[in-house]
Amino acid sequence: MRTSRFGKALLLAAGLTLCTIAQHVTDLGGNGWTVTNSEGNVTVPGSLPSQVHLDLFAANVIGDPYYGLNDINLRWIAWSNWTYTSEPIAGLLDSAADSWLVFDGLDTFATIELCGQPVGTANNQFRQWTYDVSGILKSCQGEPVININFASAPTIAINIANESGQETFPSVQSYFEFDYHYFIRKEQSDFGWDWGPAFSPAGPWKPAYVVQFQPGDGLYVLNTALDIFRQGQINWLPPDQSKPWVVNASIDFLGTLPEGASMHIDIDDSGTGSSIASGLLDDVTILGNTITGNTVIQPNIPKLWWPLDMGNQNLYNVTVSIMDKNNKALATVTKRTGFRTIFLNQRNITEEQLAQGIAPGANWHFEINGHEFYAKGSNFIPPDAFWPRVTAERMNSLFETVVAGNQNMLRVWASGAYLPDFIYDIADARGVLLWSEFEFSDALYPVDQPFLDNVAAEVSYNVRRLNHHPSLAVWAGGNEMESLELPEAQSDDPSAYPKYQAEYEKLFISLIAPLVWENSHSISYMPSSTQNGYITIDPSLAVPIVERYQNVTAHHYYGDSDYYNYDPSVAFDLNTYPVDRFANEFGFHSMPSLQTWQQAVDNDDLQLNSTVVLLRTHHNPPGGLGVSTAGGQGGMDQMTSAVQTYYPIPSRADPLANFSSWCLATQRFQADMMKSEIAFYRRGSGMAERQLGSLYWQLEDIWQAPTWSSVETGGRWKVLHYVATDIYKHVIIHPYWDYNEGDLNITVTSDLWESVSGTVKLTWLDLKGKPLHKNANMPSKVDFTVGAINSTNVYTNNINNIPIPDLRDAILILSMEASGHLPNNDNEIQFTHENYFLPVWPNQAKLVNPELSLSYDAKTTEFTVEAKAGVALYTWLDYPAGTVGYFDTNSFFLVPGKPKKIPFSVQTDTSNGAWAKAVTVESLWNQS
Ligand code: BMA
Repeated sequence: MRTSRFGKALLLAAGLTLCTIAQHVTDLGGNGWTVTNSEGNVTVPGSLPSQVHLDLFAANVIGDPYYGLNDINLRWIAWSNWTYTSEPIAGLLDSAADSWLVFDGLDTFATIELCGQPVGTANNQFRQWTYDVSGILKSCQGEPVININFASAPTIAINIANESGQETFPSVQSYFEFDYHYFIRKEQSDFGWDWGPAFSPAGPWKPAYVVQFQPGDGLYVLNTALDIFRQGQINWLPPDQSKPWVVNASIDFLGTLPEGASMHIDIDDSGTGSSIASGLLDDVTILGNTITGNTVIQPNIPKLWWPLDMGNQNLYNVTVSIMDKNNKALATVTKRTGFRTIFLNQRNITEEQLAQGIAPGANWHFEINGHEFYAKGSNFIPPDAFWPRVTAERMNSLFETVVAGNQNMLRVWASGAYLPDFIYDIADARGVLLWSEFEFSDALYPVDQPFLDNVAAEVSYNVRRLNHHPSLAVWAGGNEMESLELPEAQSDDPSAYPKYQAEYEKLFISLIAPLVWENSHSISYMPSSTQNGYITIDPSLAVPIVERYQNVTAHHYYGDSDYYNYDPSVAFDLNTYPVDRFANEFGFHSMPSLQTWQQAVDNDDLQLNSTVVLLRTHHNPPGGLGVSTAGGQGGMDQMTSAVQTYYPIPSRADPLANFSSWCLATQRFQADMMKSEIAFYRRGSGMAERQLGSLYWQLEDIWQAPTWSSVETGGRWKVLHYVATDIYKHVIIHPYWDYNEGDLNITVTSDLWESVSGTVKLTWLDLKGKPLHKNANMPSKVDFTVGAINSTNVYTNNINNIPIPDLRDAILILSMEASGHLPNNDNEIQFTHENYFLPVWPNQAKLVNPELSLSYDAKTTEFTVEAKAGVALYTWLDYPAGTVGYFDTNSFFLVPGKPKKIPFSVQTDTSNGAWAKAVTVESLWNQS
């Protein structure tokens, strides 16, 4: 624990978040804690921030929670109550007039004591908690020691569910392992989800402080809301880009604000340090422990912040001080921020849009600084079951992977935890928009007043805390409420449905919407992640957003889509994909690589249908605490039958090599299916639906298991991440094949903001790499121009009309070149993309051994791969465990005589460079 006495403003090392003239702050962080269970048979050294599992693991009382079946074996931890006891807190002021305990987060049901005296309780993981301990410290007998008792969250949830008069729900409530997560305000996936373990961790998961004041001292900053918007901006209307910027700063503090306080602001370019504004804020108001003021900045002064590849990520440091009447700073806070507007446009399709060929209905897309754009990305889940070990370093690597993957938006799915500021800081710097959600998912929620009050405090705190980040794209109430929960509730219990819909509106509209609008002028709010938009927004109504729900007209499009189909037989049937304005979730699961499995599972258990592998496969979820492999078997069967439907069946003699081959095969299917969907959605930007976004499910993993992820635990890319990187390039060429009818459409799609022109080369080869006679009567070159954020068809025919001697021995190579500009960038850029079309499924193709060769040039750090004897499909470079990084491209086709040079970006290397010698290459040929 560290004590500091700040005499004057102090910029913290990161320079990004907090800068405060506190008076006497004792940081409770560090190792001086002890953790004991209520049974009294376990006592270990603890730390803060931490969680019980982490401290038990550090003390060797338990093994790695991620290992084997530990998610099942360690449930006793979740059923126990645990107490964190501090060492005597050194350095406290004896003479303080006021003393506070400040917890930036407690997970979750905490009872706090100081000096043996009760301090208070906490019941929400997502809130900051403050307690006045002035009296307790003044009368403290002996040494000041803090006890924080964390009650078993699964037990509390059961107790709440059993309270008399408690809300009951229809049978639509998601249920993974521990039950009743919807009664408590704790990370909902802590009780299990279909991609993760159920540990229900507990502990002081965020920093904590003792804050003390003497008369005449300054203030301690608890939270800051910085809101930058265009003058007159209203959350649900498009901002006027010609208007000046309003910078509204609001600080929540501890301490006594003297009469006559004022607020001062400095805004500096974070790159050059030069100031663009400095002076007193206007319209200062004080409400309770919150002081607020604003200033206006002329529209052309700040440089705009743009997402990835749409312009620069210009950032500014905004320093706000609360001053006393003698101009002495009482508190100072610095936030790094950016000037941008981001707007979720859900307004009705206009006459002008209809004239452009856009189908009627409503818009559903994002606009950055007044410009619509195509959102490309994925869904972000909690990156670890234990947040205290999620470091900036890890998140930097993950966001490097996001940016290398051409993703400009992540959807931070409800229901993990609101992300810490450092993750938003990384997203701000890298230009990755974060669609953010309140933590409610796949359940109906109670609406009793204590629950609503608890949620209100959670929402206000987090909206205020995060609002300054330019990466913050939107707030959504929760996950799949309108697309799944309400429709299921309606079919489950039609007569009670009006009650459930009213309760939904009470929580997600009447309560949350005004809280967002009161604290932010800059961010749009929608009550549910997937929905058909609204009919009216009117803040004077009791339910201020009138949702459209299913009041839709045929052939009109209104909203975003969420689509899963586990029947592999239709995986590539374009007629089965949803046609709407935006695809915010779609996915299929796959196995992680052998290297990643080996982090957590013994080799003996690495078989497709071993108990350990099946019990770690949480799709389908177990639906309780029973230990059955049936759910996992269902998910495993979906993966293996997908492979059997389309690809050669792995059949290696060595069991481990065969398991590894199966893992790769499931990834190939997952990547192919996602590629097919992403290409379909992107083409929709040029079709009547004017489709403007695709975010696949899911980006990263929480542990080593079969899931929908494209990046494995530890950072290794699955096939999907490489394939998504490729199909998320700005200008792509793709064959759209209606295999039932035989129709083939070859289309170029671009997400650039100006039209681009170029050429597509079409080349038919047999699988040995020999050109087909007269290119099967297909033009070998087609010129094209594709409009801004649009698509254009370059070739259409029916496969039956193309004279191919043997469909099983043919491949069409598509190669696109165009030149144009990225948005807000004058440099002319060459855009290239390669793709291919097989007129049969890969398991029907007459594969030949391509005789791949691989070499590595240590000087250029490039690998060279060549197919010597035939076309290589799904060519896959693999690197050993111990290293993390990514190849420039992977899972590609190769034609003979065209060697490919492939750089590798190292993110972590524990082998001192030796990894490069252990890189291997294989192709689909090796899967048979
Ligand atoms: C959707 C998501 C998640 C889930 C995923 C895979 O339901 O919103 O809740 O993990 O699909 O099933």
